[in-house]
Amino acid sequence: MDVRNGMGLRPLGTSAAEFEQDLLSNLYYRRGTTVESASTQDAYETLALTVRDRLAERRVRTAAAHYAANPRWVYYLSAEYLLGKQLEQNMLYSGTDRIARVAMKQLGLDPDEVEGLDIEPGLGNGGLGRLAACLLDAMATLDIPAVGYGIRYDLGIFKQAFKDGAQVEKPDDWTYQGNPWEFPAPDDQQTVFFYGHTERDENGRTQWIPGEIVLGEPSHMLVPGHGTDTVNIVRLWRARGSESSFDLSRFSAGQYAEAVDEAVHAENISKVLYPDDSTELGRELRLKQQYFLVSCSLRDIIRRFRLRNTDWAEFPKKTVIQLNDTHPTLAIPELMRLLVDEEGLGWDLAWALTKQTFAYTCHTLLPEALETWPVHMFERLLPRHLEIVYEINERFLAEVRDRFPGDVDRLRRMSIIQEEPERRVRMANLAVVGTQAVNGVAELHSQLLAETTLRDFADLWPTKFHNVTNGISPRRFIKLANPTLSSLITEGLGSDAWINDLDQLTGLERLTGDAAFREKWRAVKRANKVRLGLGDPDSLTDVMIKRFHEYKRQQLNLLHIITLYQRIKASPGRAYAPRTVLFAGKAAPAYHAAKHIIRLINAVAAVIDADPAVSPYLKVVFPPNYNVTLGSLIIPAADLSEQISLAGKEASGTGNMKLALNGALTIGTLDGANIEIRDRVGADNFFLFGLDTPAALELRHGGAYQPRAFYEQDEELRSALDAILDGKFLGVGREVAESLLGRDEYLTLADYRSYIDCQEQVEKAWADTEQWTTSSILNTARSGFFSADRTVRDYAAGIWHVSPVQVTR
Ligand code: B1H
Repeated sequence: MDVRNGMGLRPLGTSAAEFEQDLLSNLYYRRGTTVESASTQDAYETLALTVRDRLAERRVRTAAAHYAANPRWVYYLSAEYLLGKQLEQNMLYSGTDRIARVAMKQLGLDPDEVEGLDIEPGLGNGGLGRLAACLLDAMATLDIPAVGYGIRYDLGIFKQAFKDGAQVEKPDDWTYQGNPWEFPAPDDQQTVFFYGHTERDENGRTQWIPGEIVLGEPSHMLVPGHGTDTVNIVRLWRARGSESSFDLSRFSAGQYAEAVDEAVHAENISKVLYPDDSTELGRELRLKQQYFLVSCSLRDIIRRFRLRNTDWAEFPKKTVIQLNDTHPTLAIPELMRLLVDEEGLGWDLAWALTKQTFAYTCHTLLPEALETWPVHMFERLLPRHLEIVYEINERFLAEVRDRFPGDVDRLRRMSIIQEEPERRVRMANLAVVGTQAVNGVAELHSQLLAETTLRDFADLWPTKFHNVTNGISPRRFIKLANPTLSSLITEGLGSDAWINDLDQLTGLERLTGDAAFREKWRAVKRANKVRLGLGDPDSLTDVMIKRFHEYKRQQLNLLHIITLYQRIKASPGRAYAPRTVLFAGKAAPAYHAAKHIIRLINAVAAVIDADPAVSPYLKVVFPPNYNVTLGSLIIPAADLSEQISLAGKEASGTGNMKLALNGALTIGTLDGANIEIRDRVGADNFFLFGLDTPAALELRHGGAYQPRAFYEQDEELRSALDAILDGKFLGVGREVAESLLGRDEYLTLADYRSYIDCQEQVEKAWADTEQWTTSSILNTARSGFFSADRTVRDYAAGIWHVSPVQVTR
């Protein structure tokens, strides 16, 4: 039922004329201005609000339907969300994309200029944060009642610029002009404790007497589903000083800055996103952020549970909380604290409820990315939680002792507390012990987790371990990012139903024999390169877009570029197929090795550009500030997708899926989801090279790996590294070459020759335009599996045990 009928509200119109009326009305009443005097910012905010209004109605109906159903909810806890721009998406999902543009033109507004003011909320680092956004999109699309919880950082991931080729970071004050997508919900504010000590009362109950109190102020953004009326939300918390944190006596005494000290201190908790992807860093403020997210979100989840339920035994039946990596793992001891200390439940019941409620997704295998916290820091900040963690650990270790009597080594490895060289809390161990399901994010990753990183736990609880291969939103990463290809696919398949049922893309296979379709396919790819505007649209566009990390091996790609450069220099007369190599991505500000690679890429790009013997054939481009928006422009233009991490290091990757879906061919190792991509698109349509995981482990841990031996035996490799060492690239990048010749942690030199040979295969394949076109179409046709809709269905069936709730009119 339309709630508005009962309220006497007028439904919003679906025509351009009605949209235009609503624009004028919003401009007048919400911005206090008129078309004649409106700034572009006024026009943008008004457009956003007018689109938002059309989703608000669906949101109200969704909330009503969910309340009536009292279903099992999915609560997704994540320290990061990379939502991408909201305007274009919300126009598509609300069905207003066409009428909004007509209405704007009617009012004399330039739609492109107005839409250009939409800002991407960069509340995440990379794949993990974008995965969270894709899963929310798919949950809404599949009508699964869900709420995402996160932190509303004042400053998102830094803006990257280059100065003399080196990365410089600038703050991302993304809400400087306000954020029209956000609904503040001050009534749902929460109180969060930190520090202090614990006391036992006369009944033996524990009380936590905090040393600091901070307020959590929620607001939410809409998460509409595509092709359905479901609109879920993502609720983000912002830290505020409590009332008592303003020191009036200091203010009265003229100490204005000191008067707000405490409030500023509190607000620092949600000030900035930590920009360290896949690395562990042990700062107290980060632990505070994590607890802040967990404490606010759990209280909100419980508040929502109590709207329709009274019995704690029902809690896990109505609630599943998915932990996006270990960052929100404090939710486990926090729920225990709430149940035992505040609700008075016995330990055993509280523990059973807690374990049934949580599930944990692990996103890494890198040992340095497994979070641990020094016990002394943990204890100071969260004294009661440490007691609870100790109790959980004691009971858990008793279980292990029972199962494996006398196996002291196993106890030491599995303990939630690490003893040597320093006492630390191991968050991954806590996350495995306190949940009903643990999953990796690609087949290989899940298998390696169970065989290596979490092996002892898999021995103890084999059925707890699952695989859920990651996926991507087809709405954002093909429909919105690649409108021309989407139209062509719709034309080819005769319907656009594939957008919500991506397996239908297999229907494109029969069109590989259709000359006209193939011609259009190529024309679309070319037009997307023109739209991107970086390099010759007829060149092979070779794309590596991802965070900078040594394990991802941008340095290997760079060695290939230098090799090509030197080959062209050595034999200038030959016909080389023009290639544009595109890099985009950020390095963590303190990750010097990664920043050296960035600087060297820019130097090599400049040297090649300045060399007329080489620049007609080879161009290196590196647009700064890679984010969801830039990715959406690059991905549709790519011919070749570089997925060249050392086997066994990339948990899954999701850029690999986005590129394949948009018709790029992959050059890659047997790592993460590359394996599943190759299995599906076919070995003939994928360029495979390099060591596999067992070979890499053997070489690395056999202890006999000598990068210098590869350098000495391979003339082209030696010459590439020597060029760097000799300062041929503006004197930049010696650190990169030295690191490769020193330890070469990620076996770059061992994979060099195989990679170079494989790139020659790429060149040959590229020369055969017809064959390449077939492979490109087949990559798209066979990528349906990588829809986040499939991922969410896997979670729903295997881990969450939830069903859809239909939102009816
Ligand atoms: C991934 C992270 C990550 N794995 C710590 N781990 C962070 C770890 O700020 N931190 O402390 C931030 C991020 N991110 C990525 O997750 C994997 O490397 C990708 O392979 C994977 O596709 C992605 C989504 O599962």
